[in-house]
Amino acid sequence: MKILIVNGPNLNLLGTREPTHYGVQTLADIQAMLTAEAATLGVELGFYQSNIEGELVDAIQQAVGQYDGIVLNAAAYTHTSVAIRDAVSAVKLPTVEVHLSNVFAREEFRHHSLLTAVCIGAICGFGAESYRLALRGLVAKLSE
Ligand code: CA2
Repeated sequence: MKILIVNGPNLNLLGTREPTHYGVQTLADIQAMLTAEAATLGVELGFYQSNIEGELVDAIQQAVGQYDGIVLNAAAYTHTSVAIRDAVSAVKLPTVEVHLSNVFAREEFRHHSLLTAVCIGAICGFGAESYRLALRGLVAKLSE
């Protein structure tokens, strides 16, 4: 089983600023943690990060035939991107939406996601642990 971990804009800055919202771990730290978790689950991972909406759409489209599911932190595009929603919906790969912060405890504009309705589930608020929970949930669902 192969899972693609997709990260959106500014998440390449993790660990360098805004630790109150996003913690102190870098994206490389999260990648290492997920790689170790994947080994215990017996699954393979791929990683992709982009600050560009269309590149995220391309990565989701190109996952077809290569991956069995997607863990997606679309970052700010979560709240704005019809294009990413349409890509997730079109590829029909089970996708879990993930956020480091508890978006519902933050500004009102973060309370609405365009993605949740086309994902199989969503996890937020646990920092880097959100990714581990999302991965475990997705693998469990794919193993049913
Ligand atoms: O909590 C999350 O994971 C978010 O997806 C993060 C996005 C935000 O727009 C969403 O509402 C919730 C922002 C990612 C920005 O990441 C930064 C990391 C370090 C420094 C600055 C930004």
